[in-house]
Amino acid sequence: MFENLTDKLQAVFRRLGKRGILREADVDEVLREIRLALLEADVHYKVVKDFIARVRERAVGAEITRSLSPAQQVIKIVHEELIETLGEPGRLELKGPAPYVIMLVGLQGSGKTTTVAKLARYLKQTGHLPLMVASDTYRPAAVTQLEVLGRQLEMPVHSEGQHLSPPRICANGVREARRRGYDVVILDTAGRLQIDQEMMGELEAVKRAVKPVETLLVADAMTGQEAVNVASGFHQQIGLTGLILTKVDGDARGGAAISMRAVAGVPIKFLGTGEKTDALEVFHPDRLASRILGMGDVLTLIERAEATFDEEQAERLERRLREASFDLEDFLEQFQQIKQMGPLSQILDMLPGLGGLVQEVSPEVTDRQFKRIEAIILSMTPEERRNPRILNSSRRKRIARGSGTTVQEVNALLKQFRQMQRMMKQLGKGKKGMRGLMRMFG
Ligand SMILES: Nc1nc2c(ncn2[C@@H]2O[C@H](COP(=O)(O)OP(=O)(O)OP(=O)(O)O)[C@@H](O)[C@H]2O)c(=O)[nH]1
Ligand SMILES: [Mg+2]
Repeated sequence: MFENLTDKLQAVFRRLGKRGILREADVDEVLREIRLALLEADVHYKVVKDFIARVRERAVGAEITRSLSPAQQVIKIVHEELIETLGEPGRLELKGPAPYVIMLVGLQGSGKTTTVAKLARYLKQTGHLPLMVASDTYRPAAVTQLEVLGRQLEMPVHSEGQHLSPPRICANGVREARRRGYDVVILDTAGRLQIDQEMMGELEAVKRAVKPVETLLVADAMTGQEAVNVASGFHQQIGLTGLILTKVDGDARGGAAISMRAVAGVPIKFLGTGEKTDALEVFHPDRLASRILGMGDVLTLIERAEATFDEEQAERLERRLREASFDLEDFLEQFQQIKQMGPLSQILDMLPGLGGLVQEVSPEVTDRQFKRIEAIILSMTPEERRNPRILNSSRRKRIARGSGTTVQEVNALLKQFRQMQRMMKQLGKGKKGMRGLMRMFG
């Protein structure tokens, strides 16, 4: 789902990752591309405008942090603002005296009947006893459709054919639920091709008759902005408490989901992600935002990087670098900290200044190199690590044997380390020092 938008955003971030620093002009360029990607995804233009303005303000004013590269910072801001745009997590407000009535409304074919069954199943799993009510009296097949779903789920459906009025059937359903101890009643209603007065009048009559705690619009995500217009229309006329966006599995763009909260003012509570009755997800803005960005792993890494490289450590390292006393012990310590963060191939991409490296070096090669370097240093005595100058040829032979490498590899590592020490003395700054350290493995 949303694969088109995800592809475009990832391309933007990949290019961004190759830049060491971000000037205002770079930020503007990136935002232009994000703006375009969102508009192509059919996100409402006002939502796009507002979103870009918020990201820009934060990205330009963002403090340079030790732990995140400029690209990571932009990703982080985009992620957070996307969550903000998507709205609050979906939850049903089941309060007051039971039975709680949940009424589903929506246009024809949007997925109401299917969603009634999905909701019933979800509620049962979360400890409720739901009763489904078939009040779509317009199509003979509609009642049967819900009854079939009920049998599949082995859950009860209240139906009275097509001859009573929907408000009567719904009121009877609620009475039945109260009598038999069901605590939630889910109403299936009839859909129309478009919003019309007759339909709204009937839905209002049902609402008056059974006083639902939730009136949820079922809207087809594949219709994009049209779904947002439909939501606005329903909300103005009968008042909605939320929305279930269906067919998200077939929606490559994502415009409806992203615009819905901001334009229609209706919170999304669930996503329908398939035809089967288990294809219902509680709406989690943070998870959806990660999915839209297509970088769940990367976002986790950003969090971990922020937590791991804390200020105290950075300062200690910086002091050691200033004093030019950074030795192979420090090196090993840094190294092991980086390893704690997770698989190396992922982390390399995330380290400041290393954005482009991973495409060039395969993950297997990098991981092998890291292991070899670590093995060599671990085969040294603490004294050797503190003072590599004492490493004569017989010591080097011993280290090579101990680490399963060759003397040439040991020599190469020591040479790289000396170069790095020199470079660090020149740079003398914690973060840049880290970059130098990491560059060794390229
Ligand atoms: N792929 C996919 N299909 C869905 C989803 N939800 C519903 N459908 C399909 O959409 C079609 C219409 O679903 P219904 O539940 O009958 O829709 P409805 O709103 O009750 O339709 P009417 O009663 O005619 O107004 C069916 O073929 C469903 O299988 C979904 O989340 N994903
Ligand atoms: Mg139906």
